[in-house]
Amino acid sequence: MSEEIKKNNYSADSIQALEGMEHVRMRPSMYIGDVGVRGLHHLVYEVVDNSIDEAMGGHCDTIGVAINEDGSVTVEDNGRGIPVDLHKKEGVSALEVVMTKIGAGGKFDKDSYKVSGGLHGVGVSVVNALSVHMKSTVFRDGKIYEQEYERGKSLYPVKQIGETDKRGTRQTFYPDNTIFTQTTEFSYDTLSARMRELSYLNKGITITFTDKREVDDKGEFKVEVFHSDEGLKEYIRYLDGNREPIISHVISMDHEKGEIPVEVALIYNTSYTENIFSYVNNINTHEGGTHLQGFRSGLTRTLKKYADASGMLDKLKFEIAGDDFREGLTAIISVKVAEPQFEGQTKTKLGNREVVSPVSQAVGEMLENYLEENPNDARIIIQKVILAAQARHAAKKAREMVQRKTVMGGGGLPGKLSDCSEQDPARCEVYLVEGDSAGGTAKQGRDRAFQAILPLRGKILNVEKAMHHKVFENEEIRNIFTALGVTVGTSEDSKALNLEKLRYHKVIIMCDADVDGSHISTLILTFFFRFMKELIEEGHVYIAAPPLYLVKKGNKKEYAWNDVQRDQANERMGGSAAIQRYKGLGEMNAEQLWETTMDPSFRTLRQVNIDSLAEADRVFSMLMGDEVPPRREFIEKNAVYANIDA
Ligand code: 0RA
Repeated sequence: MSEEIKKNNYSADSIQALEGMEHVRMRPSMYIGDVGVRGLHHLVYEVVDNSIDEAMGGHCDTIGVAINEDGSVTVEDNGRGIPVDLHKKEGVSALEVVMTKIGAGGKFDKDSYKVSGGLHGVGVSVVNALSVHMKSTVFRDGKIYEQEYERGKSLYPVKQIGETDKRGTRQTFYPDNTIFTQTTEFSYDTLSARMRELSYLNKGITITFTDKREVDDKGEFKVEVFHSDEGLKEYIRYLDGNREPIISHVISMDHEKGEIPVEVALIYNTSYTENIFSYVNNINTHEGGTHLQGFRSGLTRTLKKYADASGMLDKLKFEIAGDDFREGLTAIISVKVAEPQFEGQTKTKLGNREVVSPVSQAVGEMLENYLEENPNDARIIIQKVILAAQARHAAKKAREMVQRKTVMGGGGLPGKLSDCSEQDPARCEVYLVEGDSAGGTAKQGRDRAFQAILPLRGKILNVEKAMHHKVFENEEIRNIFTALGVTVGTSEDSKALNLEKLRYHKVIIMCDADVDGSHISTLILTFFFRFMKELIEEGHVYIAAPPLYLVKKGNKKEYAWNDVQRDQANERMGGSAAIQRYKGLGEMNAEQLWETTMDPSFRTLRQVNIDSLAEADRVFSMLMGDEVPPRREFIEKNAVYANIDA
């Protein structure tokens, strides 16, 4: 639409606005990624982002987020309040423009530091368009203003409904169940994890998160208050709470570098895993990018220089690689970029070249200072790096051995694998089954056309505590790699998993429905999370759900997955049914296993997905780390699934 028409004919313009909103409703995935669970939660993030922006501009310090009794969500801040005065060009209030016009979000305020990007920052109007009902309340200049909308259309012009001495903006919305057909139910764990993350990423802000859908024994709502004064430094302590640090402080910095705000915090622990989380404008950049590149180069350059100067490397027979500097490292990088370019498959890879050098320099300076001031810690870090280099050499040999064996073993499939006959991976699934005996039952019960069985021996290696070469030397783990047909990249820059040759698009973990079974599932999941993260991210990993009970009377039988189902089944049979509790998969015969757990037309599979990599990392380090007492209880409660959202 030309400028001229815009100026003279706002009704034409509002038609365009309407078309914009219609477009959002017609193609919601273009704006929020998908219309599943993830997209649904994205609505909340979008609204909260606006309040975070207001806070980052220094105009507010408190944000309240609530899931209401009726399932709607309210976000409230104590900022300046969205302006309600007439927007001259549009002929309606500024609030209405923000709420009903695509792409209007925040643009009319040049002072505010608007940094949202990626899928975020599409504007609150998108949330409005995808809500059956939305209500905006603005507290501003001593007055309360209100406007309501249905599916993005305003129901009346902004009206004043009272007076107040409060300041701020309150938004309440009801997601449209004709758009979010899968579910409109918000997950407490998902939102809570994101609010926690946001409070660490934006220090000083208080975020109160309330779930009003249920009350506890005392008649109170579930409430969490997130507030961090130290930001990333505290985030590191939270993430590494279950690991043992090897240096005395979290190393951190927070300053503007070449006009790019850079925050970094890191620590070294006794583990062998590298854990780097990177953010751009509060968005987790799963695929990394230029800020991560800057971080790595700054870290490697500075530690290498220090190590060389210290003489500690003199007797070393081989070169140290970049990886070696990152074993046992937990780090968070958070940058704010005015016009972020997001690339990659999931649009979570930062592309802006100008970010590399400021981050690299900032990290270099931070580390140099720390090493100088803490020579003891410096020595500990370099020693760890040397050990990592030695282990890497051993691991490389072990990996080569896996590859050699693969080549020599005629196709290289593990002997224990009972493969399926179908060749198209998209139609194939593999069951990883706990124990040889259950493996045997599964083998008899399966549909051999498309279902393969790989029995695993008891407890597989805890990769969280094992050195990498031990992982690659482990027979069960090698079997998983070869059965799945995936390989790990060995180059410095790409340790990415090669999923092109993945032989099964469904990888199903099937363990006993008891504590030991959960523990084994968790061990396998930990392995996938640390070594085949892409497999989880691409949605290939599932958990089978075997029943807990068989309820039987005469020729009637029913299975039950919990006590309630068991009692109901018993009642249906007149109350005197025989109840068998399955203590493990082994107690089921092949037919029972098929009809309850493996038959695609009946079984329920829980797909494993990761909302928050950082939270998943913390959970796995807790479950698999050294602290034993909290672990068992946690597994029993099955909270790992709540957090991983299986
Ligand atoms: C632009 C200008 C002004 C306020 C805001 C944006 C604003 C937007 C949101 C979104 C959620 N909460 C918000 N709070 C404020 C006002 C500028 C002024 O008063 O001078």
